[in-house]
Amino acid sequence: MKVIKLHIIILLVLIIAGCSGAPNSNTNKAEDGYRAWLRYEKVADSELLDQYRSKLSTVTLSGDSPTTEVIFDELQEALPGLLDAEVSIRKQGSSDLIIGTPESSDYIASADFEGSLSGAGDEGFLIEEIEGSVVVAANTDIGLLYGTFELLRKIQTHTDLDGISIESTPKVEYRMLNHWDNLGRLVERGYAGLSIWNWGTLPEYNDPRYTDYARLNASLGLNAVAVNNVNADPRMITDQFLEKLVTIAKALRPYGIKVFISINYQSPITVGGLKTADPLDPGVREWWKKKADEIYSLIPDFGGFLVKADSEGQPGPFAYGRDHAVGANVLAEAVAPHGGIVIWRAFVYSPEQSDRFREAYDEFVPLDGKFNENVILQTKNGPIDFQPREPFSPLFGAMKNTNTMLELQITQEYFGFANHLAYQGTLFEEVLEADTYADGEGSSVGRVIDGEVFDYKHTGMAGVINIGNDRNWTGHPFVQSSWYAFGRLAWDYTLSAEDIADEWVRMTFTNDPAFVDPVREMMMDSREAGVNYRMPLGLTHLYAQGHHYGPAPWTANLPRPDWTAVYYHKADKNGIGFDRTKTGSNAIEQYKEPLRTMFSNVSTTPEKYLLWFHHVSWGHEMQSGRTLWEELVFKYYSGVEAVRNMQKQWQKMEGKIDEARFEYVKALLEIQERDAVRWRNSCVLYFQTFSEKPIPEGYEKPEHDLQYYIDQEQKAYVPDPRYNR
Ligand code: GCW
Repeated sequence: MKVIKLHIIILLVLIIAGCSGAPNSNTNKAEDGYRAWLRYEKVADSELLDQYRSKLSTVTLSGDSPTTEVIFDELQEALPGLLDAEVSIRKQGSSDLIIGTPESSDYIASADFEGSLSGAGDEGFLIEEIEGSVVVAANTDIGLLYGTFELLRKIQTHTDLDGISIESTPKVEYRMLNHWDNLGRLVERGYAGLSIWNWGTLPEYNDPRYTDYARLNASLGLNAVAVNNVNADPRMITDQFLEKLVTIAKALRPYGIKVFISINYQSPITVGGLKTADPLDPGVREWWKKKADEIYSLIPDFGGFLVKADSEGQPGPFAYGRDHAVGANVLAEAVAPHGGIVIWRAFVYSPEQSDRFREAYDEFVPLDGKFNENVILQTKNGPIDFQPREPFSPLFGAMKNTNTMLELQITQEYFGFANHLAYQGTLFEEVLEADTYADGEGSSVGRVIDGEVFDYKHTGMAGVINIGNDRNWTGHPFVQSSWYAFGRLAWDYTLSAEDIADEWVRMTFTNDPAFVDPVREMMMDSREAGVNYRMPLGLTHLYAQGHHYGPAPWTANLPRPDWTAVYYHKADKNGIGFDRTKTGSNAIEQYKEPLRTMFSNVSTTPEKYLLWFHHVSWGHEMQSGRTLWEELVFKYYSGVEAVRNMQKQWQKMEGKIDEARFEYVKALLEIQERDAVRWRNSCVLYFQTFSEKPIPEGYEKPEHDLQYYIDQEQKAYVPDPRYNR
């Protein structure tokens, strides 16, 4: 009896020891996607594991700030899991891994680096192996945080650390997420639950989710967040909400993240009780100044204001006969004494114009040089609106004297919400690489927005983020990859979308090449698939009005023509496409040479942009030798085929990762296939009414007639009603 009892006690002690923060505790956590790419599972490669254990088991982390505290927490969370070993972290002495600034560590101050800290600025870092120690060095603790995350990424992606030597600095100043979160917690175009910001329990409750959100962002180098929708609720700048914002700012601060708010231009009236919001009215100017002072007294490192003005019904300076520059500058003056900035959106279009493509350029180029130097013009990647493919907005390269930043959309408003797999790293890369020719060849959008081409005072990149309170943050597990890619490219736009996808798969799932290679390939093909089954060859905006989920190329009669699909595709008996050459809206004149000449000619326009710029006859011969009609059909069908291939590939991944995520993605791919077929059939049958040509032999015939698909617009279930404003 006694012997048995003793055994039980020993067993219990072992079990308790095994659970209490012992090295491998991570493996017990459910794979629900919450940890995203910061999973810190044990390194599976035994040789590398030995190397990591020998190089990283003791850590010296110098410094004493809230940021070094969070570095400590991260290492404590990460290394025992990755190494499956005890790791000791201390403040002084020599170790395998040394982390510090010249100020906090004598060792760093006198170390003999290959690279140099002088170019690292406030956020950059060095990682080097010096005399057998891995060293992470930076000028600031935030730089150390970024360096630490980079080192962890190297371990997570199984990189050999022998002789490691990395020197890294961010290419743009503001690396920012824009939340389109309403104060009632619905998220405009958000498909992953309610807003992360629980205004009801703020300011008292600092939800640990805010910290995990900050960790994920900081791991990518993101450093700014606009917390609320650009269709802004004026209450955001009332005392009540500012007080709540203080808690959020406090949670994000150690991670180097500044908060911004979107403001409503009428606030001086709605919140301030003034009679006008005219930016030239002295009372209004005074009001904004006082408001800015108040915000900075609560949040000294507040980033500034993000503004959507005179666009889609949002108020702005036009009501007072003032232009965008005058409108922006009054806000800029108010935040300038505090080092704040104003991000003014270039997303404007009015129903009167004959071509929405032209509008932002026509509106803003005449104002170049009139904005204060702490204003940044935030421009969407394309001239219309985050479509599956757009040529780059000609505003990039046209604003020599106005800081201009790039706005991308991570949330999949036009890519099947959180139901479809559409890795957008490739889309982001496409625009960043596009050559504007603003200062001769090689003036890529990336080089424009990082201030190399025109020497901007402030630079940045913003991503409209999808996250919500869904356990896995983004709904579809693969939307995380676009968040990840956005962050990585915001840090360094020269990284490749493919390398980024590779990293993400390794960190999020496994380093097993039998999984990594095919899944990375699926991701790389996924955006093109989404273009092809929706709107190939330069078609655009064929969506059902409002929700933007399903197809409705037939949409014709709406109060605003530029919200209909026929406005964009202009299909008729002769052909299809929007003539933006001299015979049409001449929007191509907004591009620099040689692009203008290239886009003005059907034969030199890249086919992926063809119908963006030309109305082309159905019989036009394409590069493939097919007619335009046949090519269009071919593209629609290949889009569906690509989704079916993704399904086949994914099926082969069974057993290589956890069942929960495998099954979820599998089901989502089934939905995507169903939707892709509906898109294809709707568009092919509809355009056939103009081309009057048959679907060529060899393709599966649409299951139903066109009317059936038109009826689907009303009947088909739209996945999430929260697209609503
Ligand atoms: O794409 C459109 C969206 C709107 C959005 C707008 C914008 C925030 O459909 O929901 O409003 O763009 O970018 O302002």
